[in-house]
Amino acid sequence: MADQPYIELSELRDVQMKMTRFFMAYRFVLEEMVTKIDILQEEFEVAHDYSPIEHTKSRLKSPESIIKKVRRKNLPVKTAVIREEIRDIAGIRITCSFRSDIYEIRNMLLSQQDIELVDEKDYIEKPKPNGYQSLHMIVRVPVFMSDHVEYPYVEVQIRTIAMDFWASLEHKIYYKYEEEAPKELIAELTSAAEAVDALDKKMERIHQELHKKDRSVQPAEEEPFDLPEETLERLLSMARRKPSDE
Ligand code: 0O2
Repeated sequence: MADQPYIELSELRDVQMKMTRFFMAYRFVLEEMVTKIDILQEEFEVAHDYSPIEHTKSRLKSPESIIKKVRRKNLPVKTAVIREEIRDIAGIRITCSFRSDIYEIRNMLLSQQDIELVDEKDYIEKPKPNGYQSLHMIVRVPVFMSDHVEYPYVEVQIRTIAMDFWASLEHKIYYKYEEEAPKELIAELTSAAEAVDALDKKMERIHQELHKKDRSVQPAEEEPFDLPEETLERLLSMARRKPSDE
């Protein structure tokens, strides 16, 4: 057996430390984005009485997957190249119920001053030949460190539950057969993609119909403390009353 290359323990520790530092900005930017999305979801729920987000998943690409992707793209395995060219090291996937929610969330995120849109691919407007649908954005968000600012890239994928269901099945098939899936299975997947598209469009129509009715009975906007003096006094005296007073 050929001798394995020998690595000093101190060398190993050094690499580990550098890796931790490399991934730190990506970890922080994911936390920032997840907080932004949580705020949007909670505030939207209060304002509109329904949630446009079903769930959010975030992940960091592993060093192995990063190196595989760099090699697949025929790029040199260099930190600066990885930072610039591999733009999905930090990834977020937002799943929504309805198609219109996707664009609503997109616009809410992009209207935030600190989120810079770098690239966008709308595979809903123009699905991939295999039927894949999703909205992809590459954004940059500042991460304030103790003595400098970093602007890591984040990939944001937004899709409906039905699109997500289809994509995860297609992903499993793709990996199982390594691009050599049987023809019948590919035909089934294509027809499932058409069914997903039809279902999403039908659900959207129902959703719009329901929403139209809601919009016609919008309550007047009222600030919590701007109540008539008399009502405010009554509320205060109720709050002051002890249970024993009843
Ligand atoms: P993984 O393992 O999911 O991260 P890029 O290669 O990212 O520089 P590309 O391929 O043009 O450039 O980016 P695109 O089209 O925005 O796709 C990026 C990601 O979208 C992929 O990441 C997948 O997660 C997902 N995706 C794209 N096409 C398909 C598809 O046909 N089926 C499924 N299931 N997912 C898809 P990775 O890095 O390829 O893989």
